[in-house]
Amino acid sequence: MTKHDNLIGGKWLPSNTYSENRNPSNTDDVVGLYAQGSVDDVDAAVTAARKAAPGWAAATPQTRHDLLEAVGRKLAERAEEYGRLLSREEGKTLAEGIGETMRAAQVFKFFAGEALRVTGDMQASVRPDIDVEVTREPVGVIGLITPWNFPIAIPAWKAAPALAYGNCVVLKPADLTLGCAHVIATLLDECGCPPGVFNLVMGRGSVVGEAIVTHPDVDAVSFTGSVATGSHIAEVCGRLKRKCQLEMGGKNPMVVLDDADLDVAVSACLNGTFFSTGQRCTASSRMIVQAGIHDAFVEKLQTAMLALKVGDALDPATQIGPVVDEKQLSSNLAYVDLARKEGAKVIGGERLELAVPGYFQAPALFLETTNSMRINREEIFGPCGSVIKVADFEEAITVANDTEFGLSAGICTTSLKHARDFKRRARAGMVMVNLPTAGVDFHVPFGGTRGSSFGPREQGRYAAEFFTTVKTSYLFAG
Ligand code: UN1
Repeated sequence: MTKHDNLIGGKWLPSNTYSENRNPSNTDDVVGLYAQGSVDDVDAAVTAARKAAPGWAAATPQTRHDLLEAVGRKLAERAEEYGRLLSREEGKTLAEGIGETMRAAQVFKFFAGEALRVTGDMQASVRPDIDVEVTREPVGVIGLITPWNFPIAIPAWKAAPALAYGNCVVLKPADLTLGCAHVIATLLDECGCPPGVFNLVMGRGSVVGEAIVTHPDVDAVSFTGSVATGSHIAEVCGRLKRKCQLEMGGKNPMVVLDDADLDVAVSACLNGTFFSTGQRCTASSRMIVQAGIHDAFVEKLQTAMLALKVGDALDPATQIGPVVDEKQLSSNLAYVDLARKEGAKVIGGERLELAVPGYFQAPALFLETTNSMRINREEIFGPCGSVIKVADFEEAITVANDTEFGLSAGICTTSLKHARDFKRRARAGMVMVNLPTAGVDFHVPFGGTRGSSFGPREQGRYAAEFFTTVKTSYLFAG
């Protein structure tokens, strides 16, 4: 079995311990062995990054462009191979795995372009004969901590802008999906990334993640993951006065109004709620449906949901892959029980035993629910969605906004007035009209409000906000 090492200071370094990466569609299938880093590895990686930082900050835009472009090209050329690895280790379908790999490729190519477009601002001083110049500089050494649910796209959309804007990186990917992060590190290395500019330290969050966040020589941390870990990181970064960017949970509302096109609404909800096994922080987990369309919508959605084929992620016929691991599956099943206890009518949601040993779960629909139930307040992160019946648009918007989170909010309607009103009044960072709440473009800002996100937006040119620092220079030529 191949052992995969950490990349520290341009060298692939073995470790004392390796973790087994298993396929959630078939737990007999070991994807590979991956190094488990230590606090010392983090220290070595941060030290290497710090040493490389002046050189990379001074590298020309062309050099940074060429590296990112080359990685983007290789990702796209081998999207089939890496997409298969992604589906094998994470469990999303092969089409989703390949699609996500292409998204990572596009992200690298986009930021290759952005590396050439780092701009500033000349401003007139209020005093005579003085020029004021506002420029953007790299932040320095950035720690990136990424989740398992988008194992190639999220490392890409954090690492590519970090590097494009001249920062050095220490990446700690989620333990469950080390293969994809290892691919990113390998490609950066193969494409000539200078030693220390990009470092990969795999290992436990409580060891490696904590060591990155608390390391005295890290300038900023970008994290995607749970609310609990994100809150902890915010506290540490606040104390140490370091920049942080957090993407955490969601409990995204999808409003379906009486005037919606029923087929559009069912397809948006089916995709947004259940695809990728519901393991998206942008999932449409609360469907808020107006009384007049409610019964027809539920009937159609239920039929479509029950027809979804759950199975091995690598089987081309599969529409819903397995849950990522036993722990997540148990948590999902506990929420299905809770839904019943709270008085919801539950359709589906049971564990499925298929020919191969895996973590399969039938998608679950919770009907006749209210917004105050725990199933509608807490992020489940599985193939489970609730329906909440409302009387009218005003009640829909009140319920949609009645959550601690604020990532994505959707509405299905044919009314321009309601769509416009919803865009303005939804308390969320992203609003979708007649589209699932999940599944975003790679070149525009991503992020939310309130409990979902903290710090500047990710992606698109807005990523510069987090990955650069602004300098204001005054010049008096005499
Ligand atoms: C998407 O919906 O296309 O962890 C992206 C997540 C998000 C990414 C969602 N940060 O689910």
